Amino acid sequence: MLPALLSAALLLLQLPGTLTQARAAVPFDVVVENSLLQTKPVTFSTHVEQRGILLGALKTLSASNANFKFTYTEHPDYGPYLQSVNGVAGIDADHTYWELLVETPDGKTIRPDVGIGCYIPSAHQRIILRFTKW
Ligand code: B12
Repeated sequence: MLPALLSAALLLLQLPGTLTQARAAVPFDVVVENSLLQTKPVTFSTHVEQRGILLGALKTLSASNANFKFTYTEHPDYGPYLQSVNGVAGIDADHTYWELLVETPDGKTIRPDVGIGCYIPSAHQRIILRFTKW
């Protein structure tokens, strides 16, 4: 009886800590590529909270690293559209845009079917922002 009461008391003592414990952030890379100019890709390391969105991580990255800047526009249905990275903007008339690709730790490259406002990065992925043509 006493041991059971003791372990129940211990559990109650631990509970508040468990609930407030910070979860480790998700580390991943952002790679900026320009497939039209064939410039050398630039890689930035960043992170996001567990299940956080890519847009949040891009904002954190640009706030902490002067070499990464981006802009986006808002579509009424699809949300944020990545418009420019480091001063290079997609232009409809030229059929240029920033494509979003993801390289997984096992080396596969996928093209997410959502934009930066919905994509949720996983640990150790390489998120590729590739300037290209449609
Ligand atoms: C054509 C098209 C494109 C073209 C747009 C060229 C242009 N400026 O005309 C290009 C190739 C640029 C494109 C890019 C992308 N697209 Co797109 N695209 C379409 C498509 C096939 C038709 C859109 C259209 O012309 N509608 C008709 C016009 C009259 O309506 P509109 O509202 O003005 O259309 C605009 C928006 O759709 C916008 N747009 C296009 N794609 C996307 C994606 C996002 C996230 C946003 C915010 C806006 C946006 O561009 C259109 C022209 O301005 C739709 C699917 C569909 N059949 O609707 C997918 C679609 C909208 N795209 C989609 C996606 C995922 C993307 C990308 C994220 C793909 C990627 N992994 O790179 C990128 C955007 C990256 C970025 N920079 O943020 C998804 C969005 C789903 C979601 N919930 O986020 C859709 C629904 C296709 C799908 N997978 O089901 N796309």
